[in-house]
Amino acid sequence: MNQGHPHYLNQLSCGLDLVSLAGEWVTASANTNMFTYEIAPVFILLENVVLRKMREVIGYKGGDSILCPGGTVSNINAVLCARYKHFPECKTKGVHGLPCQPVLFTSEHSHYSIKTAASAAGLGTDNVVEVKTDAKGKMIPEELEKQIVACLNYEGPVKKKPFFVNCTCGTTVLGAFDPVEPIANICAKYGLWLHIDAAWGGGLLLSEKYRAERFLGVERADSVTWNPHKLMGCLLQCSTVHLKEDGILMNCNQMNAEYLFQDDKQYYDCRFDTGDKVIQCGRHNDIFKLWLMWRAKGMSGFRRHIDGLMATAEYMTEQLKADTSGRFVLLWPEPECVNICFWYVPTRLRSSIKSNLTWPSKPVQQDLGRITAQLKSRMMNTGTLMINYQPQGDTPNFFRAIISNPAVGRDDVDFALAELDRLGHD
Ligand code: ABU
Repeated sequence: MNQGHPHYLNQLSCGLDLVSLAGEWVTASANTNMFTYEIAPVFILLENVVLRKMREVIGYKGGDSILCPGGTVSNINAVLCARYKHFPECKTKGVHGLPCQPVLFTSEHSHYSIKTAASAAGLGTDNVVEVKTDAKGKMIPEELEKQIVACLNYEGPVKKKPFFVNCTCGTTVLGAFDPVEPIANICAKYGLWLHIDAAWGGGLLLSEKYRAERFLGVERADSVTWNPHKLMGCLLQCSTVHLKEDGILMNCNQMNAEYLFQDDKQYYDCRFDTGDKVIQCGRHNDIFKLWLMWRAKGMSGFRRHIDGLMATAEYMTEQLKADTSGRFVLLWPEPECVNICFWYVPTRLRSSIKSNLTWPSKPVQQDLGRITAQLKSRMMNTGTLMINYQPQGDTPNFFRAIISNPAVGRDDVDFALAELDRLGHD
């Protein structure tokens, strides 16, 4: 398995950035822990500089951030901070002392980590309301408001209390962006915590071309998850969560272990000890490789990197649109990120396909779903190509090609489409 190969279009984290790799080697040789400044002074300072820069990109003035072991843990930290803000007694008394049932809202296409967070925070997955999406996979703000009002009007024995809305910027399968501004307006109206899960789409914040439309209003969020190990090409793992309010991470999670976080350290300002801000104790150094990449590329380099990925993804979309041979059906013709979702159609089914942009009948979709899984196993057995597949709602299996490796060129896209046809032909 070589996930840096340009014919690997399988996962959201692809490629092998050489500067980041050099950073990872230095990190491994330093072999230190990120919980206190005294054992990782330079790395803690680099973390402060890079995370402040990322908050500036989001549009926060001040605030706080932390690196986490993956987007799910970043989202868990956001839910914990929101829970602390709205129900601070939970930290000491747990959720059983609450007079109401806290409720979270997220779109039906969002990442499963919002449910993981609800479960881990003791709120329960039954209290995550999945809001309907439109034909492009974006949360419908009117549906969100309807669900919030329904919760507020609930007349059961325990009142429901909406407190958290997750707005996904870059959904896992379609790459759709929920509309931030209208969702922020609803959160402001009902006094709810607004979290943006931009684990996947966050890299587009760095692009002048794509940022404005997809992230309008992002600075209004209370928290933002953004994974540099995805679109920015940093080596795994590198996930960040950003909070608008400074101090909330520390107040929410701090346990004051005296053997690590002595408050009478004479030789530096203890606020540089970051370990008590998070739910883990030991923390891997995920910053050096990102800092080194940022030094090497600069903002303009990252912008070119992101715009380049989008251009290759747009090329693949255009190729699929232009292909009238009946071999492919493009499920969403205007992807907002680098996710390209399609079916491969074998010769025997081509007569039942109206066009490469028209969804076939349900029975044909079921056939294509089965063929998708078979074709993936042919890919795995030949080892020439790797593209992920999944069902979504009541849509059977389809391919999701991801262009997040800058090594993928137009010739690789051409190869992928031809290879699908070679493997799928029978
Ligand atoms: N945590 C989301 C990653 C999913 C993917 O690579 O497809």
